[in-house]
Amino acid sequence: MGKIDPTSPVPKYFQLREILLDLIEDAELPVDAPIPSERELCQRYRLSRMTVRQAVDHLVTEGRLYRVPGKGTFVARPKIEMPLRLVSFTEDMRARGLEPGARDLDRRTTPANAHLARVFDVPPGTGVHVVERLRTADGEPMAVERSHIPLTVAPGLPDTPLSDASLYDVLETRFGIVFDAGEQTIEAGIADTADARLLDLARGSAVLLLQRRSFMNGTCVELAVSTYRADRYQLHSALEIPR
Ligand code: 16G
Repeated sequence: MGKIDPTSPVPKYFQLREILLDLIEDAELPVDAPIPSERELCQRYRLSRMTVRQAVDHLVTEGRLYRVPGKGTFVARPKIEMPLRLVSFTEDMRARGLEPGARDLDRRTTPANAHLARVFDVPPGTGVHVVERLRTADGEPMAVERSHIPLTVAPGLPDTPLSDASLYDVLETRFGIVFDAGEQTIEAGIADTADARLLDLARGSAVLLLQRRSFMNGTCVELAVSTYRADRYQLHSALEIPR
């Protein structure tokens, strides 16, 4: 069992936070298990209520614990690591043992405005098909994805049913599109009312805003503008050593 070191320069609340994180990581406190009460934590680690509360508040803010009013504080599920590879949602969820799902929200074809024309390197006015879907994992909403695909590369796309199918599978099998490069921007954001409702989040919750461009032979074929749940996703990356 971890101990608080009163001589350490590390603040006590932070030491307790790390002890609790170790217990979560070692599954001594498994997912959805209640953590010990404030009183127990005070006694066990000889800490004031204020210090214990500060540690627990931190872990709640970080999404490692969640509170149920009147019931207590529980261990949250670990977040999903945002893939930094060009994989489809379907592939990524399957690799994690989760069942991928999609709910069509909207599908429309619009003429490319100046921005889309530049992105896809097509004349303005060229048809661009927009596929807006709610993505789910084991039935739980995870992201709202808005994929833009120019009709120049996938002319029959508007008439192709997608329902639960993988868009990338359809693009490959029906239109011979195999992505060979991609780039992505990830920014912090706040869910708007519509996305918050779809994602089962309280209004004003933090989200991750993603913009992905996927290429084939140097041409951008998909622009995806997506909103991911920040309470379910995190980003992890290796760091290069500058030389
Ligand atoms: C990923 C992509 C999205 C793409 C989708 C296709 C982001 C950040 N990433 O989620 O661009 O449309 O996969 O998934 O939006 P699917 O083949 O399972 O339909």
